[in-house]
Amino acid sequence: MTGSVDPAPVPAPAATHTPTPQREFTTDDYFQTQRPPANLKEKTEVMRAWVDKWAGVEGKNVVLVTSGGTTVPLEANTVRFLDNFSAGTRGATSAEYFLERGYAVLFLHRTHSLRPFSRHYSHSLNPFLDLLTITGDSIGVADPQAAKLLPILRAYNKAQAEGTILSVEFQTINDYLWLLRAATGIMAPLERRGMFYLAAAVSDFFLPEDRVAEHKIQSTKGSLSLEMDQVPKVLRPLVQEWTPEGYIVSFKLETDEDLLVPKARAALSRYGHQLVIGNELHKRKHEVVFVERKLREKSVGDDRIRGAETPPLADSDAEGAPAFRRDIKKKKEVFSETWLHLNQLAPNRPEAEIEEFIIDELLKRHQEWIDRGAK
Ligand code: PAZ
Repeated sequence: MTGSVDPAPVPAPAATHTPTPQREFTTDDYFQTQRPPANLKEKTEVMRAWVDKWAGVEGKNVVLVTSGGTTVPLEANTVRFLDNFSAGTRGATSAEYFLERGYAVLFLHRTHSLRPFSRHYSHSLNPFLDLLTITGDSIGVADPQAAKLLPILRAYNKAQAEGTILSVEFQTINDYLWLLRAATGIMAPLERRGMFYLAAAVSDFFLPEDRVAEHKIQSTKGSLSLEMDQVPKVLRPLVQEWTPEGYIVSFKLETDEDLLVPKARAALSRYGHQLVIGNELHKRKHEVVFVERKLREKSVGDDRIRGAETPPLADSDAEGAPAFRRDIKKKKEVFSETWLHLNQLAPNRPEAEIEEFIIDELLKRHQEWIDRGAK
């Protein structure tokens, strides 16, 4: 049998946006072109008053904890947005331990993510209505739940009464970046007493506002293509300009465990901050690694001191080679790694949380940082 073969159907053209030539946003470009969130001014004033109060208390350390994921809205009247997995467990749990150890906590968190204290009774894990009992017309909490609730409620009431925690919300990557810059600038006068614990899972990509659709994107136009820009690496100005004396701890999340230490080292080399805490996605509640960098004077026999180039960094970022790299050329970088394994640290405490040990370890290192500054 002969016959003609029908040509393959031509697919309908996809509803792609005409790509605007991509810009590379430096941090300055970002803040010059992207509008601040509507309530930034009010939030800044509240943060300033709170930080000023604790700055006046001698010996009181203050920590900025960032927590939860950031969204990237696809529409200005937002129906859809890109998000990530973070529930804010690390940040909310850590904030409780910081408070217990006497820090004042500025808790910068994603709207509806977990909060210190109430996290123990989230609607999905431990719905609070299940704890309650009714006797006649009164409501109570039966044991054993009451015994567990009591220390949490006491710690919560203490923090509320003393005002040692201030919670400030963000939703989008843009809210986060503006609030982070404001909070960091406000905390800078604390100098070494200020710690920055950057545990939020921050989007690496965003849509500049001139490429965000105003109204709900219509599915009748076919498939959707998105081209996103890289979020500028704000850790650089944070370390080098916004708070040069602060004790800065960033987190590095990977799904390939072998990348954790090399990427943490690369971040320390690039930004020059004090500590990276590395964690693998699935093991993050049981093990973390503290990666630190020290600079040593080079010995005479060192190749690099005789004029060889500093080796290239493991990965580069949008803003090119920093001045910081030039400063360290004559010094040798030495890295240390300390692993924390929950099963070794608390073998007989099934309810122990790794954040307890993270915070204890951090407090020692922060105190050393304060003491070194006093010399
Ligand atoms: O919020 P969570 O407890 O579910 O997760 C915590 C975490 C993995 C987001 C945090 O420990 C972390 O690694 N933050 C930085 C992520 C990153 O931008 O690499």
